Parts: sequence; C-alpha cells; structure tokens
Amino acid sequence: MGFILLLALIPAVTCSPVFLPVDCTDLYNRGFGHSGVYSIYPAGPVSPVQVYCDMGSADDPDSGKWTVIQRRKDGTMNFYRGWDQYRTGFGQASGEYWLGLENIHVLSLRKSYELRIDMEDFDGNKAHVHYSSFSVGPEQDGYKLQFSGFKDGGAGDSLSEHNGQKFSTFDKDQDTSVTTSCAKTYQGGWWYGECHSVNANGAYLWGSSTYGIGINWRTWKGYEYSLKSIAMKIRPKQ
Ligand SMILES: [Ca+2]
Repeated sequence: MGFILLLALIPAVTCSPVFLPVDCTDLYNRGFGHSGVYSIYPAGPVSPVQVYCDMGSADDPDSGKWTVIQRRKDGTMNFYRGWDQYRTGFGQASGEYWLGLENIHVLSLRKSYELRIDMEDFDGNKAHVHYSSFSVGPEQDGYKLQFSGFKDGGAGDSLSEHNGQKFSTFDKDQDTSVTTSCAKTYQGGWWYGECHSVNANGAYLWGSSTYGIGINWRTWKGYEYSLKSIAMKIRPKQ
C-alpha cells in the first residue's frame, strides 16, 4: 500500500518546477538582491557555473542585475593562460576570474545582452564604458567578439578596435598580426587584432606598465599604466 502511494507521488515530484537561473538578472528577479557569488545554469541543469552577481544598490534599482564575466582586482590570479583555460574559465567567483568563452558564448545564445566595463586606477579614479549590445560567437568561428552602441562613462572607446576579432592565447594565435603572437607579446588572452587598445587580461602590475603588457585601457590611462581593477559585466537588454 505504502509502495503504491510512493509510486503515485513520484511524477508529482519530478514534474515540480526547478529554478535554474540563466544569469544574475534571473536571480535578481527571484528576489536575490544582494551582490555576491551565485550559481547560474546557462547550459542547463547539469552544468552550474559560479559567478559574481553585481546586484547594484537598493536606492538605485536599475544599477545592478549584472553577471560578471571577467574581473581583476588584486593580482591574486594569473591570467597568462592557454586556450583550454580561457575556453572553460578559471579563478574564483569571489575574487579574480574569467567565466570562460564557452559559457559566455552559451549565454549569448540564450538572451540578447548589453555590456558594461568598470575600471579603477590606483588613485581611486573610476571610469566605465557601456555597449547596448554584446555577444561572443561559437568556438568554430574563434569566439568572435561582437558589440555595438557605445556610451562613454569616461574611459573612451578603446574596445572598438577589438570588435569582430577572434580570441587568442599564447598557444592559439588567431589575431590579425602576421608578424607576432599578440598574446605572447602582451601576456594575456584576448580578442587581439594587431594587437590591442585594451588588454584587460594582461599582467597585473600595480600601476606602472611596461609598454602594452599590463591591464591597459589606451584611451583612459595609456599603454604604460596598468589598472587596479577592471570588471566586464553583462545583462539582458532592457
Ligand atoms: Ca599573429
């Protein structure tokens, strides 16, 4: 009798809705309003991914809901890594990390995103940029970066040089420079062209940068200054 009752209950249990947030905006809309580390499921229930959610501030409800896809803040994580690591992601969601090209690509398939990049120097000055659309293509096309709709928050449009570029690492040169491996020369993994105006995954150098190898943003601090922090974050277009 008890056995039959149990069997009768199973369909009801397996059919109950499970909350599988695709991104931080889904979490925010379910009432998770605090910034911090959460699990998201861009590729479905079997592959949770840890991310940092920038949920903004309570007095400005429009400021948050951002899914952080890249973050540098203290130099604890080495970003000079090969293709496999950039493909799958590395680091700690509570600190410095790279979400992974495949995860970012899958997110791009699920929703239409906008992009914001926040940065800070070692004197406490802050700047940002905003793009109204952002996506990363499939691996067979080199995880090509696509964005549009620039809005300046003081940093300038250095990223435009990287629009449409494939991703390169020291062990996979897909940049447009025929004479050099940009990833090797500038010590990062990035959508290098010939070679860069932004080197967000370059070496962490606490300010003064050897030309082009640090965390550079050319139109804000130039090639000889490495930023204190930089974070790339996405959220669905409103
Ligand atoms: Ca090259």
